[in-house]
Amino acid sequence: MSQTSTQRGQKISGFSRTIAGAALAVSVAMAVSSQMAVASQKPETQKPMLDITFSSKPSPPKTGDNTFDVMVKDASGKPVTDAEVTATLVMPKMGSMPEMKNSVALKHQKEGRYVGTGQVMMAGKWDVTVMVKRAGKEIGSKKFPITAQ
Ligand SMILES: [Cu+2]
Repeated sequence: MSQTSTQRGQKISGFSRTIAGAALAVSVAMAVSSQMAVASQKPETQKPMLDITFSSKPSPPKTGDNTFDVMVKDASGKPVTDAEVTATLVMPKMGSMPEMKNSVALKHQKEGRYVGTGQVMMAGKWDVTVMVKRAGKEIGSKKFPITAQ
């Protein structure tokens, strides 16, 4: 009898500890999300979220000239039509071969689609960084790893 009540007492205290832990986790999460909400109200410190996609023609790209195709949309899915978009291809230094870099300006076609032709200097792995600017100021960027043939 006394043992049973002790066990129950332990169970209850264990349970309430779990509740306390959960309550703490919730309050921490709320504190974090309220900080994020405050941050997102300050556009000068927060970059707007852009949806950037990248593709090439041919795909995968080949050594030589390729067409790069980028779509830029804002957080609500609306095409961004007034941006300056560049695709910068970087291949890191390989042994004695220095880093290779080539930046291609893409022209707006329509409905948030930016296209341009640029050289891939050699086969292998490159990082393509798509940079989106408006009035010279970065509003978003995204890195796309590619393997050229
Ligand atoms: Cu290389």
